[in-house]
Amino acid sequence: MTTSTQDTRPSSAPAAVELDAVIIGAGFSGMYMLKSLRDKLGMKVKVIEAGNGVGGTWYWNRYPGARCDSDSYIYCYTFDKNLLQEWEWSERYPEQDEILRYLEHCADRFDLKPDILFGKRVTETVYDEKSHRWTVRTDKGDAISARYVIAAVGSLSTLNLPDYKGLDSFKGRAYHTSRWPHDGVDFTNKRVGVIGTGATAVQAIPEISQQARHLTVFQRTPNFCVPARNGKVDPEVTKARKANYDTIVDNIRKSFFGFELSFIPKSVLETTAEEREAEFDRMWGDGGFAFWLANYQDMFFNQEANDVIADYLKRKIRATVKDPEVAEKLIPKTYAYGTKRQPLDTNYYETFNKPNVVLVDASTDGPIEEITPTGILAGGKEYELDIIVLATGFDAMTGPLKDLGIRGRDGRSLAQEWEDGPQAYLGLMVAGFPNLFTITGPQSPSVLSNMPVSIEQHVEWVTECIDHMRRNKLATIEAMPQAQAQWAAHVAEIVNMTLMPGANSWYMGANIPGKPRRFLPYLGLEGVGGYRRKCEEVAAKGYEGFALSP
Ligand code: N01
Repeated sequence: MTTSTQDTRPSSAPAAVELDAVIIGAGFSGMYMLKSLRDKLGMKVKVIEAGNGVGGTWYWNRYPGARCDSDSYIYCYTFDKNLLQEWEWSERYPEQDEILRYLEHCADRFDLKPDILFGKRVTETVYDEKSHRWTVRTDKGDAISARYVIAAVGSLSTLNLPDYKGLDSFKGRAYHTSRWPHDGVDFTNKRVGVIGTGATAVQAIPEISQQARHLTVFQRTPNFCVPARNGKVDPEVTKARKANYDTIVDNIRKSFFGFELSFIPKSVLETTAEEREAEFDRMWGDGGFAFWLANYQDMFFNQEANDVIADYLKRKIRATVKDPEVAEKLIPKTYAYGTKRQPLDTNYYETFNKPNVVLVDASTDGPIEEITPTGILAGGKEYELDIIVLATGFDAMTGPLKDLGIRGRDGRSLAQEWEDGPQAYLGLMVAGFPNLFTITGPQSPSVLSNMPVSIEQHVEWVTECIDHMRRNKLATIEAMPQAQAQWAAHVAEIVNMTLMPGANSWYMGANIPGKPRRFLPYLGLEGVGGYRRKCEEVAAKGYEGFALSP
């Protein structure tokens, strides 16, 4: 089983001992956080990064077909206008290596690497009440003391590796998609099994099927997929966007999900069949997230409305997949459309028409029972395999934070505090853990938005907050328990108005055995725009809901 990458680059900088701030993670968020604290506030800061390069999610997820699902012109930093003008994306949805090249370029452009400690994993993050400082320790023996810790660890970085009986006995090769070997995997002439049919698998399966001799897909829950419609962007469109970036950036910051998309302000139930079919065809033709995030406004709230919209997608699956039995297996039946993350596909359903591809569905063919030395046993039948690809996802949002060994006041462990589910005021700070910020943490919009938009908003809010602390000679800022509880109640109240809690999604923590069933991100009624305004208001009122001490 291969779950670690083959890194060759050496760690680049020695550990500092006394710092102003430690940032954990050098992805989109950690890199911008470093730039902000170091260059805007002049602080002494280091980033600790487990990988041997920058990029976070784009460093680790190198599986075939990996590319972003947000349009590239807005899946990037917007804080630097020159960068926005100068960088040229090759496609609507660039591949992983291009996004990584972009982040490498940003790291060099802003001279970030000298302040990043690569190849070190944080094992302990402990608060000392007397000095009001945190000590962060790594698996390489570093001990760094700092007043502020900013966890920029990403929402989807702790992998979910199912505890299959016999996994260690498998004689072939097994890979988790988010720990993919840097020199790739050769599927030529191989019998491959892919476990999982989430957004990752939907990208990987068509690619793997082109190389493998035979591909078996093990599906536990089918997904509703919508075409990505990737391709080159018309240079005239790119030119117009570049000329209009100020407006675009303003739009996405004020939008619901961080995209230039808004719901159709009407109930689908008030439309004629012809009218809605034309809208569905338009969104289907546009590709991308429009079908999910710019559909009729009652889609997420009303089961009947949702059924009308889902019916269109079911018809598309039946029209594409030639074998009606396979088509039925690929059609979701147990949850409302849109309540699990929308995968974008390129030839996903078409792949099941290929003679070398077989679908094994847990509910009709039987679930995976164990891994044998020669394959996978499911529903009493053994499927012989040379390579197993685990596209089984992540312990989302709370997993990466729990992994940091965080102990706050009175030695309280964050992992224990969150045993019944996370609570975090605005998704930014946790009561009992002073001066510890979580970028795109649980109970913030994070994964329900175009991530760079939410990342920039959090980084800028945290920078202003720390600036305020320093200018006013304040020692600590900490979420107040009551404000935190009210925020958690608000997060729950809003999501309970929607169909989202009905799905066994990773948004609900339902993919991890034993994880409490709680909605992890924040689905604000006014989206990321409304959430941004709320955070600004809190700051303007002297950090309402936070305790600040001298
Ligand atoms: O993970 P997933 P993912 N036995 O959890 C199945 C982002 N992303 O890596 O649905 C058998 O969605 C599981 O089944 P079920 C995006 O936000 C972004 O695909 O839980 N099967 C499911 O089919 C996305 O949502 C991009 O019943 C098991 C699959 O494995 C998030 O990452 C691209 C199992 C896991 O699907 C996670 O996506 C790709 C078990 N024990 C991903 N455990 C971009 O474009 C799990 N499964 C930026």
